Amino acid sequence: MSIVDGTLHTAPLGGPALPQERRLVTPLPGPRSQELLARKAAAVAAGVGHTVPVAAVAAGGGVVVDADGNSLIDLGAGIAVTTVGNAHPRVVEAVQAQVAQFTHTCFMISPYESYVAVAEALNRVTPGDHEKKSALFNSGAEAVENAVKIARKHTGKQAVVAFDHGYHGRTNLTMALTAKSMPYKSGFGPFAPEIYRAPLSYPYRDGLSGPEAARRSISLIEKQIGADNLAAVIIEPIPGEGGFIVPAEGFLPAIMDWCRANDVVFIADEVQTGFGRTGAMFASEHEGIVPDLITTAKGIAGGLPLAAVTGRADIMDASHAGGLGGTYGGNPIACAAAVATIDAFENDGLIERAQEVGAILTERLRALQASDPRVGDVRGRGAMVAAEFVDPATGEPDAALTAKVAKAAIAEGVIVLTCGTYGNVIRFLPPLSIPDALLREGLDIVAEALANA
Ligand code: PLZ
Repeated sequence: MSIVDGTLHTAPLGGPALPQERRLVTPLPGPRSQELLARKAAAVAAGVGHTVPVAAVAAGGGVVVDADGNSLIDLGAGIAVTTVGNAHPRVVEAVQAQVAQFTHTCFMISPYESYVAVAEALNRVTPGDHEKKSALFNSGAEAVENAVKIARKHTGKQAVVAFDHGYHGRTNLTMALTAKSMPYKSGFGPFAPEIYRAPLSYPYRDGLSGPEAARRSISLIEKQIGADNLAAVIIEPIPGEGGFIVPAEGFLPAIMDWCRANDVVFIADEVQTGFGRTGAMFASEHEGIVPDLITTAKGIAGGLPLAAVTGRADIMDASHAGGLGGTYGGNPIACAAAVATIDAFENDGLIERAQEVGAILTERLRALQASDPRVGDVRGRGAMVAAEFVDPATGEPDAALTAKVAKAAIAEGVIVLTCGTYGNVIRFLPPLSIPDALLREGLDIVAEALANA
């Protein structure tokens, strides 16, 4: 059984397989979608935006189907969540069985097996063969919050360093850790104290080698904060919302080594990069780094809300009993989905599939870059690839062009997401269950949208 041979392209609740095609039967949004969007505008807070103006009714393989019968090519996977595919049969089966058994006891009240199984699996599949432990939460932001809590308790120190272009969530502490003001932080302060920001390695824009960029960051950390005050450094191995910036080789290992030498907890935020996305189980593996703590969410449970902190047992055990938790953290249905999802990663050849998808993405986008100087940079790893759009005359970010291309691609039935501090990046993170032909068609439409822009 393979996720791309058609056998796993099921609709939610085991319905008929969804035709793997782009199909527009109305302009977007069609009448039914318009109706839902009008209700949304009236009933849902304005702060909760949306990128694609359709009412989704089914998704699977490489498509999202809307209420009007349009079938859109999915190059976003719900922001890197449905990596195994939407409504993956293993996940559907596990969830259905669990929901009929029991929906909630609260793990802090009466523990259950699936939570422990997820922790065991995470301890096994995350980088490093040292003794590890895990704790489960509901969202990426909550995992990040808890990683910082744990690091502070372990070190007895308070300061935390995050990086330029970093994104870590929308809660108060994680807003403070996040770099970009608009739309994530603007007007929502005051922010949590003792958060500091260091420069990231951004090869396309700073031209520094990894070790040079690391020296710049470490010098700032030593001068402005001091290791004696620093509990943790948190970094995305490839910043997601920040623009899929792959740091120059050697940057991440140098930062990690400095943390090790200075009793600073090194936290890799792999919420977006984790679970096969980059063509390895975790992006840390590409540079052989072994984080002290690693935060995960998104791809962990095939679409169910779950997140985790995993790391060195001595650090993870720093908290007193009752210091970590939450009513829903490690909900049994989400845990059942995670067990099924991790099973799929380990047994369905998904890491190799991410590399294949990545090769198709990179080849097509590099060809586009060669023929169009507005594509300044193409970068990423595995099935996490982005194109940065610039004004060819000045090299300045071109956010207007980027928005225009994304909007035109979406109007033609291809779901693409933008990102980047300067809003000038289109990112591609398709579900790995997308058929090759559909992926190529989606990229052709993006190329066409660029040519017309
Ligand atoms: N850390 C690295 O990518 C979530 C959020 C998009 P939650 N990224 C997508 C948006 O506009 O809200 C993310 C991430 C990294 C943490 C998070 C936060 O994860 O599950 O959204 O809380």
